[in-house]
Amino acid sequence: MPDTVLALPADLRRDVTIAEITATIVDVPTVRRHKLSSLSVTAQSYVIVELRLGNGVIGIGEAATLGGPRWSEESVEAIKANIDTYLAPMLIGQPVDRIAAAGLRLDEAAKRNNAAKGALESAMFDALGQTLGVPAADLLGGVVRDRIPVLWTLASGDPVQEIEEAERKLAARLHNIFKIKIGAQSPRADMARLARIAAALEGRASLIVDANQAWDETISLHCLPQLAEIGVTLVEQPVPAWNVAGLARLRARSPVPLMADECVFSPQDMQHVASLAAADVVSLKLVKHAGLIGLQKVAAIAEAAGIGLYGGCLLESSVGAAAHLHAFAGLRSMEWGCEHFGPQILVEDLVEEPLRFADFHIHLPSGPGLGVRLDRDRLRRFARH
Ligand code: MUC
Ligand code: MG
Repeated sequence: MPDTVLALPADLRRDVTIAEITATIVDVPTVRRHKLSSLSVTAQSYVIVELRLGNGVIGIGEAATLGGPRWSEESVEAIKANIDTYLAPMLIGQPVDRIAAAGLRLDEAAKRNNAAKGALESAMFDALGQTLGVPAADLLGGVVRDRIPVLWTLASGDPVQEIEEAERKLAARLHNIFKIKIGAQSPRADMARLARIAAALEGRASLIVDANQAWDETISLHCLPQLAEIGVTLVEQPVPAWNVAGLARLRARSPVPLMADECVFSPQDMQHVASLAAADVVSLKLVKHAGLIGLQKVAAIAEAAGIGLYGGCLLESSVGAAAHLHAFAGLRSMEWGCEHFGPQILVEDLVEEPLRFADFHIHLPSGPGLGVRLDRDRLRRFARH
C-alpha cells in the first residue's frame, strides 16, 4: 500500500494525524414551521463535528436530522452517542489523508449511521483541504460547476402564506423553482392547495412536490395525472421507501417524472432502483450516502443507468450545505438543481460567512476545505446543554 493517498511529505503527514474529535448537538430555530407528511419542525437539530489534527487545523462537519429519528432512523442524540463511543475512537491516531480507509474503519465500527459517518468524513475533507490549501471539491477531482440552481421548499401547509413566501423569493431573485411538501393533509386538499399555488405563480416558477412516502400505490395512481395537469414537473417519493417495486409500477404509467429519495441510501439501494427502472431522478444527500465519496458512488450508478441527479438536503446549515456543494461540484450533470435553502430557513446560520445565494443559484465557496468557518459564538448559543 502506498504511504498515503496524496504522498504528503513525512513531517506534514505526522502532523495530519487526527488528534481529537468533538461532537456538539445544536438546535437552531427556523423562521417558520416546516411541515412534512409525518413530522413538523420549528427548530433544526444538528450534530456539529470538530476534528483537530496534530498540526492544529480543525475540520468541521455536520449531521442533520429532521424531527428526531422520524425522517430516518438517526437522531442527534444517537449520532452524538455513536460518534463519541464507537466512531471517533476508530479515527483518532489515523492520518487524515486516508479518507477511504477511514470509511472502511467506520463501517467496521457501526452499521449504517450514515449521517454520523457523513459528518466525520466532511470534517476530514475540511481538515485535509485546509492543510493543503485546496477546496474539498479539488480533492474529489475538481470543479465542473461553481454554482447550482437552488430550490426553495414551501411547507407551511397554508397556500396563502406559501404564495406570499414564493413571491418574496421570486422578487429577491433567490428562487424560481419551488418544492411543495404534500401528504400531511388529504390528497384532495393537497390538489386544491397545489392548483392555487400553481395558478398564482404561473409562467414565473416551476413546481415539484415531495410526498415523503405518504401515499400508497392506488392513491398515487389517481393523483399523478392530476399533478401533471396542475403543471408539477417532478414527484418525489410518493410511496413508502420499502415499495420500490410499486414505485417502478407507478413510473411505468406516470405522466410526470418520479424522484427517489428515502428509498436510496446505499449504492446497493441505487442499483436496486436502477435495475427496476423505478425512478427518473434520485435525490443525493450526505445523511443518506455516509459522506461525499458515498454520494459520488450513488451518483455514478444513477448516471450509468440514465437516472437524473438532484441535490437533496435535510435543511443543513451552511456547514452541511457547503459539504454537499463540494460533492455536487464535480458531478457530470446536475440537471435538476439542488435544494440547499437550509441556511436561509434558520433564524441564524452557524458560520461566519454564510453561503452566497444570488440569481436563483447557490454558489460554491472558494476557500480551502469546505470553505466555511464555524461561528463559535453561535455554536455556543445554540448548543444543547
Ligand atoms: C426531504 O424529504 O426531501 C428536504 C427539504 C425539505 O423541505 O425536507 C427535506 C427532506
Ligand atoms: Mg424528500
